Amino acid sequence: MFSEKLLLRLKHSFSVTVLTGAGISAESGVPTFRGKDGLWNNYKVEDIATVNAFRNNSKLFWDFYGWRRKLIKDVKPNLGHYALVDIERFFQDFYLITQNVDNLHISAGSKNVIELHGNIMRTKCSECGTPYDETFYEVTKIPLCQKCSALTRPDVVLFGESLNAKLLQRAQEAAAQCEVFFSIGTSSIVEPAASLPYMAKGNGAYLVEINTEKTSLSKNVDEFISGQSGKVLPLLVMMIEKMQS
Ligand code: BV8
Ligand code: ZN
Repeated sequence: MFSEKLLLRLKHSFSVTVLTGAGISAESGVPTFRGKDGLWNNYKVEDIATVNAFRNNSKLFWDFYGWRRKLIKDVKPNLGHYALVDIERFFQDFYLITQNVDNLHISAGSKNVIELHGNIMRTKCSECGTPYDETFYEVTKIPLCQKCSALTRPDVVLFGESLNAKLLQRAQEAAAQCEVFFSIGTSSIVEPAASLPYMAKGNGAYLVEINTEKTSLSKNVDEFISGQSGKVLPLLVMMIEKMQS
């Protein structure tokens, strides 16, 4: 399943960066975005996870996020998340960049996580950014900010919204300086995350993709590993442990 070349690279590498997408949480029961089950009342995420949808129809927006939060609150990390916790321990410099907002990498125990698109369980003010601990699952009246009375919203990056500049810079540095880059469970469509693997490759990293199907990135990778991340990653941990013993 893994080439000699990849295993040798990993044996002699200090720095590994991983980018994950919705596919790594699929085996936990979280619907992916572009898969068949990635819809809500026939809405595409791209149409409702937007600033305009929040502004023009904040109740519908909140109903969508309440539904997503209810889905996510009971799910657990799967073997793919836990395998990445083990892999993190093998390398001196390890960064886990995730596009996912489901908190599963953190609850699995990963340390160096960059939540590029935020975290759906966190709430913030839509104007002044004040964070609020409360995670609402159902709202009849949208909670207002106690500081500036603006509407609150989940702390996620919406389509058409810029990412947190510091987080994006950390992610780009992690991509640029690594020796091996894994793109796992992402359709490689959403920018600017989708550019990270190219940055890594451009800086000489060995680029590996783990996915159940080919993506627009696949033709540019050094190694494509077809399979479910929850099955492939624990095998990779075993191979690395064997090499290190
Ligand atoms: C921005 C939070 C500047 C919300 C999300 C070029 C440059 C900059 C921007 C753009 C650009 N071109 C287009 C844009 C606009 C837009 C964009 O990229 N649009 C896409 C649709 C073309 N980007 C933005 O708006 C970004 N903002 O750049 O700011 C700006 C400002 C104004 C105007 C323009 C630019 C913000 C993007 C962030 C959006 N927020 N999430 C929420 O989640 O509620 S993105 C959302 O999509 C999720 O975070 C998700 O993770 C992400 C990406 O999807 P994937 O994770 O890849 O999931 P998907 O379902 O697509 O694929 C799953 C994969 O897993 C599949 O390949 C499947 O085969 C595989 N799989 C399934 N099961 C398994 C598996 N693999 C392994 N094992 C399995 N078991
Ligand atoms: Zn406020």
